[in-house]
Amino acid sequence: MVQLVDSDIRTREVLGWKGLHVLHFMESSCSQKLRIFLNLKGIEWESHLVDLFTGENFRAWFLGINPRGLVPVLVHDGVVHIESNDIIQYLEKTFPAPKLIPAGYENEVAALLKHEDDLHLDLRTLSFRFVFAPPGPPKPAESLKSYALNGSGMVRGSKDHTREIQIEFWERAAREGFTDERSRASAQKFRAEFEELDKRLAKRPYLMGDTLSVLDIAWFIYAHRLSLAGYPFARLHPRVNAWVDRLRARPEFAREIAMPPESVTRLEATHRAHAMAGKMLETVAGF
Ligand SMILES: N[C@@H](CCC(=O)N[C@@H](CS)C(=O)NCC(=O)O)C(=O)O
Repeated sequence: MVQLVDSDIRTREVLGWKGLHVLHFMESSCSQKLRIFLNLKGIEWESHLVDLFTGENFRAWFLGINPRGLVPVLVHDGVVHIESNDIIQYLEKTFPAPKLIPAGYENEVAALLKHEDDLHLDLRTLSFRFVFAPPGPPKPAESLKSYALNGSGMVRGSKDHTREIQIEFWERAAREGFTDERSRASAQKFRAEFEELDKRLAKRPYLMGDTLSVLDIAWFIYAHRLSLAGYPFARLHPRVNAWVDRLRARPEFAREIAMPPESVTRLEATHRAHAMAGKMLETVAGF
């Protein structure tokens, strides 16, 4: 569990926040995952939006809460929790009903969620190449400077290296963009994952059996984002495609992935430009 300690936190006001507070962004995949989980649990929470498009997460106030500069963050009665999967596992323990991690499978689920999180930068590569597709560097140099300078840089009292890894990711993207080669490598990883999930779904309606679990929420979010990127689910993984459609129809899921009209317009323009250049995801990935 990544629960921060006092010396990690510079924005001291959060220590006095009572109840459940979530710092998040509407179009962030990890935030969507957490919000769907909260909806299914029926947990009430207070919303604090952090705009990733304008770099609010790289400013001193937010870095004073999460030194990693990432959303989502949970503040529960003044205690700061980071890392979406750790937050979910913490909430599952704190609010056990309805069960979203099958009893006795806690360690297996933790390992499977860790594996999912390890693919996050691959998801981000494909998201920035095929969904958000900003015309210039994805994060301005001044934002990255503020990112490097602010916050304690400490997690659980020790120096934390996540911020360096993140800055290196964004600086590399500014230097070389999200190249065909990198995009193809990321897409191939997902293809292998979804082939496995397709096999699982041949035997059961949800990834862990007869009932929905956090694993369905986590992989739904990846599949949904990749479908926006143009990943050909219907052709490559028909069972995954049907499962995503089923979950998408549920209100607890649907309302968290709804896109504002300006994002729909931007995405349509991006797809048109990629189609004209012969650079859709399936072509670049060689699917
Ligand atoms: N392992 C982290 C990953 C969090 C993460 O990378 N969040 C993204 C949004 S999905 C973010 O905050 N990105 C910062 C940015 O785009 O500037 C978690 O699961 O919470």
